[in-house]
Amino acid sequence: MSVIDGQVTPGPGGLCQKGWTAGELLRHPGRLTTPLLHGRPVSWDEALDFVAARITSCEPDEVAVFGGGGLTNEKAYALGKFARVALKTSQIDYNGRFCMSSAAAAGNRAFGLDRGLPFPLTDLRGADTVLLAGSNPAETMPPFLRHLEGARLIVIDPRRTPTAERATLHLQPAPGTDLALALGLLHTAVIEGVIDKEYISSRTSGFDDAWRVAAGWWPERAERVTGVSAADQRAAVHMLAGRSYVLTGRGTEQHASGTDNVSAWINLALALGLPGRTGSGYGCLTGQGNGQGGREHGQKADQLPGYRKIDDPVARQHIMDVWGVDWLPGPGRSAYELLVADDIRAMLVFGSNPVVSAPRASGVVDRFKALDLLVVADFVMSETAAMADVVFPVTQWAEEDGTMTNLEGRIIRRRKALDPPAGVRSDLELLQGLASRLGVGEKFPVAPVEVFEELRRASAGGLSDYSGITYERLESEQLHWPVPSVDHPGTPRLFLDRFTHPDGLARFIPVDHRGPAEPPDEEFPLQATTGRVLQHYQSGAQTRRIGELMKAVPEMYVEVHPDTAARAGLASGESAHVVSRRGTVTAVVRCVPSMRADAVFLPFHFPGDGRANLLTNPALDPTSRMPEFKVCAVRLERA
Ligand SMILES: Nc1nc2c(c(=O)[nH]1)N[C@H]1C(S)=C(S)[C@@H](COP(=O)(O)OP(=O)(O)OC[C@H]3O[C@@H](n4cnc5c(=O)[nH]c(N)nc54)[C@H](O)[C@@H]3O)O[C@H]1N2
Ligand SMILES: Nc1nc2c(c(=O)[nH]1)N[C@H]1C(S)=C(S)[C@@H](COP(=O)(O)OP(=O)(O)OC[C@H]3O[C@@H](n4cnc5c(=O)[nH]c(N)nc54)[C@H](O)[C@@H]3O)O[C@H]1N2
Ligand SMILES: [Mo]
Repeated sequence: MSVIDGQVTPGPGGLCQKGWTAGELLRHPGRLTTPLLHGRPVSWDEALDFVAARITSCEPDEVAVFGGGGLTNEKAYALGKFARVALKTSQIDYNGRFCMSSAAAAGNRAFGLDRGLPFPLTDLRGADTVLLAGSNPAETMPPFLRHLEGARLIVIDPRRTPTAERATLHLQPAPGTDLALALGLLHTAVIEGVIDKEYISSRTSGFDDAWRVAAGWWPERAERVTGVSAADQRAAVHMLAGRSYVLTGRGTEQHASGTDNVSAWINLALALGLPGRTGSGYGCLTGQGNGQGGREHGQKADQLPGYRKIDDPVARQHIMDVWGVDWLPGPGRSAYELLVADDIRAMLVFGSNPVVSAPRASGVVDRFKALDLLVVADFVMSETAAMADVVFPVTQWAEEDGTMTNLEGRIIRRRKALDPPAGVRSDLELLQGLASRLGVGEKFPVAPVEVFEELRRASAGGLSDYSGITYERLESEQLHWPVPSVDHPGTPRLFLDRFTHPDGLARFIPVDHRGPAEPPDEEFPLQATTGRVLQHYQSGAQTRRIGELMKAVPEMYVEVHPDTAARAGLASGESAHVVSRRGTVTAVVRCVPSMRADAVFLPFHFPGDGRANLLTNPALDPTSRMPEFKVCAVRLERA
């Protein structure tokens, strides 16, 4: 359901089933239409007064804010400002930390700038070959597939997904071994003589250091670690020499080594001379509706609007001037660390359902129970809202104006089409209501266009500069950031002349394979990986309320190789327990002959004891603080 082109086209490779049923939620009987205080319907004033009084009884850094990558740019910006100006807390982060943070960190260190795709999507149509590492767009981004129609596909995925079915070459590594595979491919590319030496010397730095590591990863060694044959590695690098793209998704990013994994893929792309040229490149496929814009304007712990760093004195001064304040808090903690921090007393959640979607979810639930105040803004009673002291009913996409930024860095206008039901207010009105009770109401406009005008000024001069964008221009123009002035045409292609580092060069980063934080052993011999199915969206808070989608995929299941199932005494359709060091999930067995025998797959869309995140390991990547959603050690038992 991500915004691809800002338009939807039904049919094959068009809108997915979630898209054409999304309207059902607008007038769903489960839609929240009144604030709730400890489950009791109350007026907006009573709920706002209650929350403001509880917040005032806390120290600023005892209050945390948790945002979401589905929020519009206006809301994400207002939320970051609300935390720092109204609450004066440093403790804000968001679910994008669970999503693309490893790719963002790797993009920043390689290129000096992170934008999902530094080129327009339509460029992919001219490609000879596209490598997808850990991405399953046939289920997660159906409209995107039509951009891949002309290209040969290399898919790197431990499962034979519907995307892998379309591939010319499917490499099926063990979960958590991407880095070894990417090193094997780099080694092979050098040995086979397909690297671009001229490009490496004129446009990059650090190749020798990266090669020193890759030199030890001859293809047969990579084969032993990953299970991908040396012959397939050779075939892959020959396919990639030419007009090719390397694209990463969550499969390679959501690891405790996620940033290094992505760096290894970028190193391969750089060695082949792909980034920063027309007709080839590297990109990360973003996730949520506003996965890109949501990571640019300040709901991240270490960030200020315009993709500025919160510990940069010049950036701080610029933002203090725009906000009319003379103090700002510093960086806070990352999403998972924030959710389980025992010094937090109050938590405000906007646009996320961490009870289902956070790693080691049982620990998050325990922490939420211990809070003095949990506030959730949502339009349905999510599992997280069901735990909240106060729930605020807010508007949905069709009921509000705003902007979103798609994976290619293009800003797209969202237009209000419907009036919200009585009793419902927008997130911006909610923030204003709280801010005014905290004495700074005048700093929080409620009209999206006013917020956007302020965002333009705040982002001016930053990496993601929106200062030249107006709602009016968006009526008729396609604008990719940076857009530094109103007569600037926008920047569809980055890096063509130079990369963003001061020397203009892209950097190879020397990275080595570490493997999963929790390797399999006798007690937990299988590796569980998690991800998505076509019919459900994220924590399922929205899609589990739609009859048609529930009929298609009604309950939690686990994909298992038939031999692995048989060894556990299980057959298709039977109920299994999947057990890790952190918990147990109950799931129906689906025997899938194309699965690796050493791995199982679980979707993460289901609640209760069907939550994949009861199992997952919250080992964090040291750079991005991304949890290891994509691999943990488990065993399978009869339920
Ligand atoms: N239907 C649907 N569409 C969605 C969403 C949804 O919930 N449902 N969510 C949206 C969001 S927020 C996001 S972030 C995107 C995510 O989109 P994707 O990244 O495509 O989704 P995932 O299913 O999380 O992971 C992709 C693949 O990674 C594979 N994988 C698992 N472990 C590994 C590994 O170690 N290495 C490699 N290379 N691959 C591995 C999985 O088998 C899976 O097929 O989808 C967006 N679109
Ligand atoms: N095991 C495992 N866990 C994962 C992942 C995985 O691959 N495996 N993927 C991770 C990823 S990539 C992501 S993005 C997260 C997503 O997981 P979550 O962060 O839980 O995302 P959603 O389920 O979309 O929850 C969004 C909630 O906010 C509400 N909402 C939507 N729009 C708005 C809005 O504009 N305002 C407000 N106030 N509320 C709104 C929705 O109704 C819903 O209840 O899950 C992560 N968790
Ligand atoms: Mo995501």
